[in-house]
Amino acid sequence: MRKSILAGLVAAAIGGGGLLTGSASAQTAAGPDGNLWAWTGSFTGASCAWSGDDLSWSSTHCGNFNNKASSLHNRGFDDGWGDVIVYDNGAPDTGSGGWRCIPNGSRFSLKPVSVPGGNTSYPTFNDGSRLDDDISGHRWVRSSTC
Ligand SMILES: [Ca+2]
Ligand SMILES: [Ca+2]
Repeated sequence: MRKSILAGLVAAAIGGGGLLTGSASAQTAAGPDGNLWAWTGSFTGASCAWSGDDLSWSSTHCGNFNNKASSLHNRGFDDGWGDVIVYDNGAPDTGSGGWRCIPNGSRFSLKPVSVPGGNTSYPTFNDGSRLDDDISGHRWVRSSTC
């Protein structure tokens, strides 16, 4: 399921948009293990790892992770399918809901951070809505999709 033709078509359709900006993105000492990792907190709390696609994080894998992730680490192997697209809802093929491309190796918190002026900044889906506590599914896509 991970290396499906469909995933490639979806990746091509949405192109290279959705580059990560905003909250800090940094490499980490933890190397690739083939999984997308998520935590309910900022690299703390309950965690889940997926080696394949999961368009419904409310499924039984790791319990229900729907709309709970507050940090991500893409530790996928850079084997040509190393990027991940996360979705606001679990039905990306319908074209509804936001999405965001998570580059291979990237690790970042989704929580809002304070910025000068008393405002907050936070990572978003391509439609501007917050990623924090709103990811509902993901799919592996070709490396360099992001
Ligand atoms: Ca959370
Ligand atoms: Ca959601």
